[in-house]
Amino acid sequence: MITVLAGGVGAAKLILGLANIMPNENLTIIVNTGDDRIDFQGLYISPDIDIIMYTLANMVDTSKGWGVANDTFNCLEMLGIYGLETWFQLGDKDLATHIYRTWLYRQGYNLDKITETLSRKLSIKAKIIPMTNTYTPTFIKTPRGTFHFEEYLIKYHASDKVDDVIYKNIEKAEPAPRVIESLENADGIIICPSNPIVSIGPIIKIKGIKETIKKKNSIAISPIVGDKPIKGPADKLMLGLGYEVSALGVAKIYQSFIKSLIIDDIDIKYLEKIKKLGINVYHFDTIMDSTQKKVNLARYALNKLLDK
Ligand code: GDP
Ligand code: FO1
Repeated sequence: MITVLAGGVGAAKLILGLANIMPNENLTIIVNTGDDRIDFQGLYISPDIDIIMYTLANMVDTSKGWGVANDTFNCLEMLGIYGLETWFQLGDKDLATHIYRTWLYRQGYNLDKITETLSRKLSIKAKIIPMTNTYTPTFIKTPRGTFHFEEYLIKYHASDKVDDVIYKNIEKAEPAPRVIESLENADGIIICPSNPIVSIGPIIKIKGIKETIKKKNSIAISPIVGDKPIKGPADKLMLGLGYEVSALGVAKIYQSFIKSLIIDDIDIKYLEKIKKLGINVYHFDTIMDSTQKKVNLARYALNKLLDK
């Protein structure tokens, strides 16, 4: 049994690699829900869960890493005619997921049960679990105002300097059912190359999660390669919270709970400094720009985790 902590696009690459090399029934994925909006134009949005689900169902738009492949945007176009905001690109097929999720939610089902249902209907064998059933949206404080993370990222193109990150309700949130159990029962835990502030950050802030990981065997993969993110605003967010943008900066964020870290070959200059933090450190080609490279990194991480 392997349990994985995941955000969206970066995590999905590694998870696809893992799904190719192990029985999917033995894979549990705890997903960030800090990006969620429970009432976005009437719909329950859970972007990271959808990215992982669509990836494992082999229906993700691989060029973007999110949304459904070959989707159309007719509904969005019509919403635009009505004068609604269209910056969040929900395709027609993707909308079906959102309509179903919202309908189940309004019937009183929690996000974990909803995700289980959606996963089953998409024939996904791995277990996808939201980090919590409590609504814990992440907000980004900038000099121009405070915005929900999706608004900061997509509407405003992550162009503003980050003054602070606000994890709403996070201290009150309980882990979703099976989260702690899946960590406790795992042979090892993998922390995907996800945004350390807004993807892994919210997960480890949920009650009991960090403490449980601490007691277990774990390995993380750095999302920062050559002192910058491959994609997305991790650099602005890390700087905003006072961390240096490097594999060493990632190691410092994860230092209190991980046992091992994989950094990219290009970052070997940080090996010694990371070791001094008390972390086992390995280096590998972590750029997952093909299925083969996703599989290679997943296999390497799994072997190091299980000490093979
Ligand atoms: P998001 O929620 O959709 O932003 O996705 P994640 O949080 O899961 O991942 C975002 C992070 O993944 C970014 O900081 C990227 O630098 C990192 N990332 C994306 N692709 C790769 C890759 O191929 N290799 C590594 N090492 N990191 C990656
Ligand atoms: N990312 C974008 O950059 N632009 C979009 O319009 C967009 C829409 C979208 C719709 C559904 C979904 O599941 C994901 C979507 N994403 C979009 C990706 C996603 O919002 C981000 O990659 C993550 O939330 C960042 O963690």
